[in-house]
Amino acid sequence: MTDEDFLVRLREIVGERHCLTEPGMRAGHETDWTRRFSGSALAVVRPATAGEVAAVLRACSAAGVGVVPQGGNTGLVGGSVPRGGEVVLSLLRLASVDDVDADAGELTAGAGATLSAVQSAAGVAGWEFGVDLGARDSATIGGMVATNAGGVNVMRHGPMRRQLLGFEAVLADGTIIRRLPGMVKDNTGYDLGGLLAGSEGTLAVVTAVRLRLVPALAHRSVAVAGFADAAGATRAAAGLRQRLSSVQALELFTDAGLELVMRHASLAAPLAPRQPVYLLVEAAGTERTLTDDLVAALEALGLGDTAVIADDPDGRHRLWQLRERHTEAVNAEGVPHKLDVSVPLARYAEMVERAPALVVEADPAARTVIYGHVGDGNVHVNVLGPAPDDEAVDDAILGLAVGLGGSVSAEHGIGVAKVDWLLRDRGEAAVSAMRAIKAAWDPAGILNPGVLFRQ
Ligand code: FAD
Ligand code: 2HG
Ligand code: ZN
Repeated sequence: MTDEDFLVRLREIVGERHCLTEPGMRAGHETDWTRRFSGSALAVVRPATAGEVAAVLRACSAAGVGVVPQGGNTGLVGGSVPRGGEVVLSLLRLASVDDVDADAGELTAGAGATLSAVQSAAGVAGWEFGVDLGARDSATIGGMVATNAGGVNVMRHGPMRRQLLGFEAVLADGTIIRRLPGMVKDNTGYDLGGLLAGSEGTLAVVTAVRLRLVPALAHRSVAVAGFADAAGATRAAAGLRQRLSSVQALELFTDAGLELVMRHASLAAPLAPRQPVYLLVEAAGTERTLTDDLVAALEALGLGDTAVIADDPDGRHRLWQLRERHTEAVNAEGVPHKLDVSVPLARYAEMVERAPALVVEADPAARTVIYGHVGDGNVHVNVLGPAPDDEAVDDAILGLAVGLGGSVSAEHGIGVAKVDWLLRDRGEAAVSAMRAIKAAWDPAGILNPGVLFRQ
């Protein structure tokens, strides 16, 4: 089949308007959010139903053309954009959010529904969704399942995998597997939905999921405290977690990152005088005494006089902006190398303290900006300066994380950015087991070729 015959077939399936071949129309789907990764696609197709997804996959299988599933294209490891010549399968038109069960606290979302659409639907039903992250207005539920996204509330509610009650997905040959709406208890063989969480588009295309919701908590407080070093912030994070069952986010950032965010977003410093390291804590609960309890915990840790606290929506938002806007502030400075790692909590401060020196050793001109979810042992090392394909700093930082007993990917995935590190982190036996699963689900290797494994 010629490329032109193949494109005719795709147009028959999704309609002329939803098969994009013009370079200008494809462009937004061909470069990732960081601008570090890009490639050209044969076409971008935008199916509207699981049936159309199945037909597109059947056509791609028959033609032997690779498929790159894409949601909001906010992924940070290059897995959502083509390497060259694939079909980008955009799931954005599968954006329904329905079948909300307000008694059970569950809803069904199409793969293309944004996180904020799911959060709103949950709120209307008197519930909340347990996962939250800064890209909420663009990141899709399908992409979040595929990356097993984490975010700021993992310490309380877990990552995406923990929210999954059921799923609908399409295999490479066009077969649809459906377990919707899904049940809380369901011991019927392998957990196929769980396997899709973190599969990064390499096993199947997720078209819909059933999600569990969590209780909406009426009271919420946010505090920011300053520290002389990461060790102090890490100790305080552990102390807060031990004292307060209402803690649901513990975030760390440094003064270098704060400086960048303040400049980029025109925000004021939270504390005077400024401090080298900051800890943001959010508590949420049903008790009216929530803020008093947080103040008491901060006082017990010797932070009562220096921390700033807000329990009104505007004040909380202002404090959260200081942490949440790091990603866009870094992007405004250049094309970052994003090194999302986790380490045991006991090594967290060491990771934060040692990373900048290692970066400079690998690339003397590079700048490092560090922040992360300290409650989960997750550090985001962002490096500005090295060329996109220069992996010296990546190797230095990922090597440090592994050396400290950590993981080379905490929540963003492997994508194409860390393919060589998967083997070094997980070892031959685990990667062979993963390859066996890949071969069983996608024998021709058309789903997201080059992601997770080298071809
Ligand atoms: P995409 O970027 O489109 O795709 C990501 C991967 O999933 C790709 O491999 C793609 O092929 C695959 N995929 C997409 N949709 C499907 C589907 N339907 N079926 C099968 N495979 C699919 N991540 C976190 O974990 N925590 C954070 O706190 C966080 N904060 C962020 C803040 C900002 C400002 C930004 C830009 C990103 C952030 N991210 C975070 C990263 C990103 O938002 C997540 O990885 C998110 O899950 C990606 O969703 P997406 O819809 O954009 O997926
Ligand atoms: C966050 O926690 C996201 O803000 C993005 O995971 C991390 O910008 C990053 O490196
Ligand atoms: Zn993060």
